[in-house]
Order: sequence, then structure tokens, then C-alpha cells
Amino acid sequence: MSEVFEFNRAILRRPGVSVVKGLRAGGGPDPEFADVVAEHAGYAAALAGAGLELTMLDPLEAFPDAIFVEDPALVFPEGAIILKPGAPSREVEGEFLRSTLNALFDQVLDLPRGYADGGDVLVMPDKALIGLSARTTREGAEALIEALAVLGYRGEVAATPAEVLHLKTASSLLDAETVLSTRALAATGIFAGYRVIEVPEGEEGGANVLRVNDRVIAGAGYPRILELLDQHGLNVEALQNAAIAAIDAGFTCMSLRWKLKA
Ligand code: CIR
Repeated sequence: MSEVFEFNRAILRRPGVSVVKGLRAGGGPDPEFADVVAEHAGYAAALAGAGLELTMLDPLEAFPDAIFVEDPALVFPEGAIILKPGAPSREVEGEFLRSTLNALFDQVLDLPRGYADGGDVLVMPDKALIGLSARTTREGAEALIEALAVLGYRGEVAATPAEVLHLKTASSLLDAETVLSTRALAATGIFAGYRVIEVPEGEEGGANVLRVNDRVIAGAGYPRILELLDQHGLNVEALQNAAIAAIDAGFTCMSLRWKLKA
């Protein structure tokens, strides 16, 4: 499992107006639809700018959170896995990806049991870490390890701090040896063997960044994270994401990315 951040294809879903009703833990106000659309468009442009060919799916109005396509599925060059998100309102979202995944991948597996969100899966060079959370059950995580093995990947279950939505809400892979992580998540020891760049206090909301090819997409509202990424020698593309953050989302969850082998 090397070069886990090299991609040339991605699947995204355009937001429908219902997106403003997306789930959120903090109970804050709805974001403006126009702002979500603008942030999503900026994100799509950033992926295209990084060299990815995009498959843009139509909105799913009945599912406000359906733009977060990486929760109901995972993709790899070897195949895709349709997951079962742990939020009741999102449980069947994977069915709306099935025909697209069948058309684009040789193998499409299903999570055999339990619940797992793609946001809880951090794919690293030597393993896929699967965080247990309010959305990902131990049964689902163990079932996912079996599905990953079919595709040739090794999964490993990890604990995540109770206050985070997903493992990747609090951590991101920056390069083959380095992760960005909140202090609380790093303190659990799950990144042993990796260099950890800790998110500065007060900027925990910016821990979800997306390494894609030669660049890292990160939130424009987190200046100290941006500085740390720059100091680490990364080519940083800062995007506005306050509207999607209002519905608890970041950059990794808005696309399914993979490298289609020539
Ligand atoms: C949810 O709570 O499911 C959505 N409002 C946000 C999902 C974000 N996904 C992610 O971080 N992987």
C-alpha cells in the first residue's frame, strides 16, 4: 500500500438545497446554501487542478448529507467497498453510489455486517486505521477488516476520543511518514511509527486536510496549521470551508479518490 495519496480520479456529488439541513453535533445554525455550493465548487476545482478527472453525481435531496460521499463508501485501485454509515438518516446512502461504483470498479464489495463510516478510515502506507466512533461500531470495523483484506489491504482498529465525529475529523495523512493530528488523538498512541505534527490548540477544527498528489488542501481559517504545513515543505492550497464545517464536514469526506491504473 504505497503512494496512498496519488489519485487521478474522483467521485463527488453536487449539493442539493437540503444540504443546509445536514447533521451537526453542535446544533448550530444552517449554513447558506449558496456558500455550501461555492465551497463545494472550489473544492471540485482544487481536485481538478491537482490533475483528477471528476465524476460529478446529481444531488440527492432526500439525503441532506449525501455530498459526503466518502462516508458510505471507500475506494481503492483494486475495488470499492459499500459501507453502512452509522447515522440512521445516512444508512442507505451507499445504494445511491452502487451503479456508479459498479461501472468504475472491477470489484464492489459490501460491508457484511455492522456499521462503518469512511470518515473513520485513515488509509496509510502500511495499513488502514479504522476508528471506533458513534458512527463506526466494533462489529463494522472488524467486518471492514475482512473486506479490506479481499482487496489486499490490512485494517487495524483504533480508539478515537469521544468528542470527535470521525477519526479523520481529528487527523490526516500528510505524506508517507507524517500525520497531522489533534493532541488528544495523538496521545492515544495510534500513530506509533509515524511523525506526528500536532494541531495547535484552538485550531482543532482544521485537522482534516486532504493530501492529493503534490498538494495539501486545508482550511483557510486555520493560519497556524497552514504555517505548519508550509514549514513541513508541503504545497498548501487553502480553501474556504466555514459553511461545510457548520455541518461537521471537512475535505476528505467530499470525494472518493483513487488512482486508475493505465
Ligand atoms: C454527518 O454528520 O454525517 C455530516 N453532517 C458530516 C459528515 C462529514 N464526514 C466526514 O467527516 N467524514
